Amino acid sequence: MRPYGDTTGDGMVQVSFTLPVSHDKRAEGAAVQLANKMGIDPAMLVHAKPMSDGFTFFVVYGRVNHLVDLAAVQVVERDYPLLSAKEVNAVVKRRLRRKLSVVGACIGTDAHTVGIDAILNVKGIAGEKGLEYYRELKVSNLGAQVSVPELVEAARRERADAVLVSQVVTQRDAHLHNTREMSAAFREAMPAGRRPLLIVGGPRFDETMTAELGVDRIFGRGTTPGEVASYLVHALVTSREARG
Ligand code: B12
Repeated sequence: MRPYGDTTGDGMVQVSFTLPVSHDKRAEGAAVQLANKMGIDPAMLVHAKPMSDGFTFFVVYGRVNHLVDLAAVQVVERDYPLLSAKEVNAVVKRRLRRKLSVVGACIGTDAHTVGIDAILNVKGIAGEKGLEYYRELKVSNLGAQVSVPELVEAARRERADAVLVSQVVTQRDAHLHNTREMSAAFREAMPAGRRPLLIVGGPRFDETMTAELGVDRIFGRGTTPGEVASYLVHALVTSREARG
């Protein structure tokens, strides 16, 4: 298939970007040239605005000839049942017979706590309550800018079944470096069978990168607390039982 702009299959897309150049006719020409090199042809400059000294923001609209093959798209689909809070509590109580301990944090210099709070805090997100609301889950939310050693220590202290880390800032791939550092530290500090489940989340992660980052699961944009709670039950209780 092709992108849709004005008519089916016309291949029209819109992109925006900033160039490190002051706004003038030449800058606008540079934006069109970049769009052409990106495969947008013809490219129409629809917006150009000076951002600050020596920077201009552009919006370009135009046609691409590339086709998307839906059959070749690879994504991580939810491979566990979505449970209600009541069902999660019942499975944990009946089968684990103790509270399931969760430790969460934003690590490194990242101070974007809204995402992890949406998953963990009672107030949750979009009318859905967070994991603190679940009676059989014990949640310890360490907040922002937690160092990896502090996180490992807290996981030990809380006997964490799962560690939930949020990374929102992606400048210089900080989210990838921090996640690798975190998973390596847990592997070093704890033997395989004792290591908590390692989960990272944030809007710009590629959910297929679990093996590369050394984590058990990655959650992206729009994650709901219910999805995370259901995954915890699946990974820590039901699938472990099934394996014996
Ligand atoms: C609010 C905000 C702030 C607030 C944060 C307040 C707080 N307590 O969190 C403040 C003002 C402090 C801030 C500061 C900065 N910010 Co800011 N911020 C934002 C903003 C506007 C919204 C982020 C947000 O709250 N989203 C809502 C939540 C609910 O969504 P979410 O994080 O994606 O979370 C969901 C999922 O991703 C997932 N999820 C997230 N984490 C986890 C974890 C787990 C375990 C799981 C399961 C799921 C999960 O579930 C959540 C619910 O669905 C974004 C832009 C945007 N519109 O996204 C910029 C943005 C993230 N910030 C940005 C930047 C650059 C900064 C600063 C560096 C700015 C500066 N120069 O000082 C500083 C950095 C501070 C720091 N040390 O981290 C950039 C990041 C760019 C990049 N490439 O990384 C963004 C994208 C803005 C931009 N376009 O430039 N910011």
